[in-house]
Amino acid sequence: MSQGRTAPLRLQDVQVTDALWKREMELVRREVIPYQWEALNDRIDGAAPSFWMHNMKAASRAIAQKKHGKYVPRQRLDGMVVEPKDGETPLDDGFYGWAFQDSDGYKWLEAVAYQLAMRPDEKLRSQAQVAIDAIVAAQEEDGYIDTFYTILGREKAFTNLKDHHELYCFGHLTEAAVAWKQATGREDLLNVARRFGECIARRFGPEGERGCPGHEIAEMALIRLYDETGEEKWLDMARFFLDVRGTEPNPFALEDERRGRARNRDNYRYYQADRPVRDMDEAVGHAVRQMYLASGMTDEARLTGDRAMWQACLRLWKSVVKEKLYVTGGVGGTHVGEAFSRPYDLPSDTAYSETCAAIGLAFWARRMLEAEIRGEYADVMEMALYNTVLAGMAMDGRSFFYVNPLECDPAACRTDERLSHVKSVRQKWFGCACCPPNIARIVSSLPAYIATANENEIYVHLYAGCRMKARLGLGQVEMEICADLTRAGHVTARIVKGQGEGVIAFREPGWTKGASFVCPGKRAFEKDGYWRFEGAWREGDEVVIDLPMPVRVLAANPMVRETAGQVALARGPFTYCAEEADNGKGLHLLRVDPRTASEAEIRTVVIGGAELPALTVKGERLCGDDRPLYAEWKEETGDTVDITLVPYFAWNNRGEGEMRVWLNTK
Ligand code: FUB
Ligand code: ZN
Repeated sequence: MSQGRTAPLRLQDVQVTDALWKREMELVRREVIPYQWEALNDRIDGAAPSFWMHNMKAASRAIAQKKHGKYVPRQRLDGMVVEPKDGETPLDDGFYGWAFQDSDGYKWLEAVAYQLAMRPDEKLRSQAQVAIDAIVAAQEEDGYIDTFYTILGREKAFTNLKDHHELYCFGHLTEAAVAWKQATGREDLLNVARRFGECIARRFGPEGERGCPGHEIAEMALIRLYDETGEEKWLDMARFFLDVRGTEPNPFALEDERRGRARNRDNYRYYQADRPVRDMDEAVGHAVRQMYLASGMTDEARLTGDRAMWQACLRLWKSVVKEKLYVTGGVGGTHVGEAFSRPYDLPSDTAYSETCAAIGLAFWARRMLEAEIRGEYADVMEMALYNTVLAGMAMDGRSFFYVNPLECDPAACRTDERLSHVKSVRQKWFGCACCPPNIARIVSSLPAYIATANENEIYVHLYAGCRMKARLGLGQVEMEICADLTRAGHVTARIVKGQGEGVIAFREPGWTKGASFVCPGKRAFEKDGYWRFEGAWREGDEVVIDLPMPVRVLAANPMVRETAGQVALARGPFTYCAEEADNGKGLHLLRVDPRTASEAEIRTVVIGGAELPALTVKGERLCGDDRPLYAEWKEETGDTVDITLVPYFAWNNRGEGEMRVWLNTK
């Protein structure tokens, strides 16, 4: 970890003007957030019910009944999910949905807070207040809040941290609470989080029970709570959860034994709990959990200078980037347990690549950048954000992907059990709706990913058009960045107000070749993937950067079995795919020549109302004829065709159809 750590700028201080991201952020504000509020209240026809508001209200009723000694616990605690039986109307005082259902609303609130931080909106604020009031009412007297246990039987609370997500919900509550405090100055939700935190601390800790989250997030959330409040106890709690994880006696083994479910120690690998965190060297198990854990580990290493922790973060990073990352910035190769698979196992059609896992990767990459400026982290963060994260949401904001395959044949998805997790159209909502509100919160907080800074340095990581305000030395500058990567890599950054002294740095993206810059009057040097310009800055100073964006023809490491002999096309931050809408059915029959594919023509297409860059590449289409299944090999030549490719994130916005990222070659 080098010196010169940085932190994201305040959302209030970055105004996004970028064509692509402004559209996405406004889409979330205008469409997604109101839509999700309806979903949380079960008012979307034909969508899986959320039960969020239902559960909050049922929990507050249970609390009132407990006070009056009239409460009868429902005792259906063993499963992760409680569903109304066929034809049954959900009971008013019952719990329904997944054990972690509370987190959906917390994520929504966090997204709302980010939006409010950037732009006041009374209607939205009062809607959020309705949700917060419901949460306040669902908190028990001792600070406990988790509607699953409050409704179904509080005496079993904290007995199954491995599977039952109370600490996960606490983490999401805390993230929302900090965001809400920062946006509105109000401490109502923060106090709910603090009181729950104190309730947790009375049970777990160095002097109490050994326990840690089965689904991580509390670690990074606690560090955020510590950052916001300056209260050391939250940092201590985050460290306790990290330190106790995977150490003997294993907290999950103790829990399993108490519940009469002794397991093989290997089982804990799925939960990243088979070894101490500082010994970790491979990204394993449930992908979202692994990304959130790595994010918390990185925060801890940055804050405390924990060398062993940082070394573990670097090893995990290498494991993901060298062996387990999709070319679309997704992670998690297998649907079995929504998990990382073995090294180089990156199937295209059966890919899981959960939207939340790509979001988790972006969280982690940004934290790696906060700890150490290195272009590689920003390259990966950008890859996740511009491809799989955006693909998770339709361009009208009204439907979502949970799973993000790199190849899709709708007919196969409908009939093949092995593809049952892959949906060929985005869904209105999910029984397990972790992804939609997660997209809302990351897109709403995009400014935190564009740049990070410290007292003397500003690092621009993403080339997204914006206007930002930041301290620089003893002064303060406002800088306008004009960029639009959907068109070209021409970037101008100009100081429009203020003055300061220090370094303003811009990332040298891994995807550019032969970039050039002009920045008169500053000392320029390149380090760790950033062009750094140092000197005194005042109004009118300008950096002009030209980032050529050639079409790149990518091949995977030959160790990746699934994509042998195939190529993927990329340009700038975008990975491309072929769709049936442009190329007809049978995308596997298309072949491109990798030697010439980089000469693809670039043109503009309109998808979902947005102007996007498409590629047209010369190729051929083999004939799918009725010859015998097997025959003597012969050189095949197909018909010459133009193959159209569009940015992966925009797929499936023109009706259901085939899609393919990796193309066969000739
Ligand atoms: O378990 C909570 C969330 O639901 C996970 O992050 C997702 O993978 C989904 O399982
Ligand atoms: Zn998800």
